[in-house]
Amino acid sequence: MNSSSHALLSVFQAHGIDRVFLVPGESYLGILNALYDFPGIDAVTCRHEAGAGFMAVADARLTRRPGVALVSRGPGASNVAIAVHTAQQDAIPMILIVGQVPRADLRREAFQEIDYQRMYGTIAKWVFEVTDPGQLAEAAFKAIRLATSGTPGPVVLVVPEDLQQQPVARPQWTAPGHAGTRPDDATVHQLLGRIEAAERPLIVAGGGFEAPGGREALSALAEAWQIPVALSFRRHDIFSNLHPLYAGELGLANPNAQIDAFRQSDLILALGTRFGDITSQGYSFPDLPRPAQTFVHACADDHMVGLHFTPDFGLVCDPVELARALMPAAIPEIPPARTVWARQLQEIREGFTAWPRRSAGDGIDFAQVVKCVREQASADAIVCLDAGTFAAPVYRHFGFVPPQRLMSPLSGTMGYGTPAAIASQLRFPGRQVICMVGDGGFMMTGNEMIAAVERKLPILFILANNGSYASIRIQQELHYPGRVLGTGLFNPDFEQLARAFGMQAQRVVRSEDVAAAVKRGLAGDGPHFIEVKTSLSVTLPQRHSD
Ligand SMILES: Cc1ncc(C[n+]2csc(CCOP(=O)(O)OP(=O)(O)O)c2C)c(N)n1
Repeated sequence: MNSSSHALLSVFQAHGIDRVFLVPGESYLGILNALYDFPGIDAVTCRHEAGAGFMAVADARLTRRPGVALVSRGPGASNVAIAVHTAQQDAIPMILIVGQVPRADLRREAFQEIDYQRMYGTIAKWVFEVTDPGQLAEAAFKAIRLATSGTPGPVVLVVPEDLQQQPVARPQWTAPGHAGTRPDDATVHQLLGRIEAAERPLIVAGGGFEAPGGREALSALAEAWQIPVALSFRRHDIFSNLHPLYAGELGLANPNAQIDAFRQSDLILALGTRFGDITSQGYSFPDLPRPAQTFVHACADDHMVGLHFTPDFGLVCDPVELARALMPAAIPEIPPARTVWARQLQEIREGFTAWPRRSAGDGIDFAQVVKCVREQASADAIVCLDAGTFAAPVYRHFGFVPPQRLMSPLSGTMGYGTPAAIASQLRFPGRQVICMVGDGGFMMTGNEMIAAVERKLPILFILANNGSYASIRIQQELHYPGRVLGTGLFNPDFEQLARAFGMQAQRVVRSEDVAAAVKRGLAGDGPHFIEVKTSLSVTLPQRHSD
């Protein structure tokens, strides 16, 4: 019990890490051997390192503790790269542990050797190759600190196989969490003055509000000052999408009228957001580099504050603490123009979030499926999405209301949905978990679904089968009309495939059968799979012949 790997895992355990996701490898047998002595750490065996990595990313998003994936050197480390990239793009604390060739063979181009400093240098926050067994506990501690501080992200610990089972002393590497920082009183006072005077203020809220109490603090702030709230890219679940002050998500398909309206704001409170590429509509909203409005940018990460847009107030602080500090001492007088402004933004949003009524001759419009899911989803459902055009109606029409959660990769990666659903249901056994995935994305990591059968996880998987990588087909039609290549999919019998996994499965081909199928799918106590034959044509750009 005194090996270097025991020391590493003790540090993890002391910081609340109670689950790891892995594909085993001969290069980290020593760590696996130590894991045997930690029954409090659940080891989830996966079928592909991408699946293990995505599960770690999803688990971390739900717990806000580092998600841990263990993989073998070379091939394993290569397979998991997609999840490391997602952790970086999604600002998720992740620790990747990679077994490495013995120290004596390092940098000799040994079997399956990779120099991980170079490989992961641009996407991980820190890559550390341990050179002494006594360092492992300290490295684990630093990995936790670095993964969770500033903008959270991935760190990689590389552990040569010959130092995993060495006897070491066990120093106590633990640290309590930090208190959130809030701006000084004078700045808060100035901000309150700006908020009071603004006629058309807009909050743009981001992932910083995923912290405990964050959603409540955001709602309280918006309601107290009657400020409309726009959410950063794919953060639909931090503010009620049905609230009259909800102005919409800044995503991939905002109508021009909405962005034009946002431009009319006279005060932007960008809170807990990096205000990156998609949220800022390709760095075009607000004006670069100097916004036309008073621009307040508050974020826990010094590096991100004002990185793109020059703020009038750049605040390195905890956005939740700031939201609390900005609560009015008494019921404030709201400028009448603000009420008109809030209603204007609400009307614009409602103008394009009503459920579409489209008819298709080649399958079911997936928006109808999403509508049925919305109607039957529980108040605390966790919705896990893969990348693909099937997901567009979820983003636009679902209407998330906390504590419902949206688990969807900001990185836009395919293959995330199925592993995320596994991790979500493991983390919250009592909550409803619904996974929606395209036929393309499902074939990337769908094998991880077997864990739902093995562990009897009552996940509802809904597969949108349109026989196409449709998101790309759409782009092909737009840019190179009629020249379709590489985007058609020849598929297996998904219903039979799911049954072979040991799951209940249905295939739905008629719109009128969707609601009952979803109901059946949500009623069972084990995993359930629904294949929906979906329309490709409703998603494609309409070609006009003249
Ligand atoms: C890992 C990965 N590879 C490729 C892409 C590019 N890509 C984005 S969406 C998409 C097609 C998705 O197809 P499918 O899962 O069938 O969903 P659909 O768009 O048809 O609804 C592709 C290939 C990506 N985002 N991620």
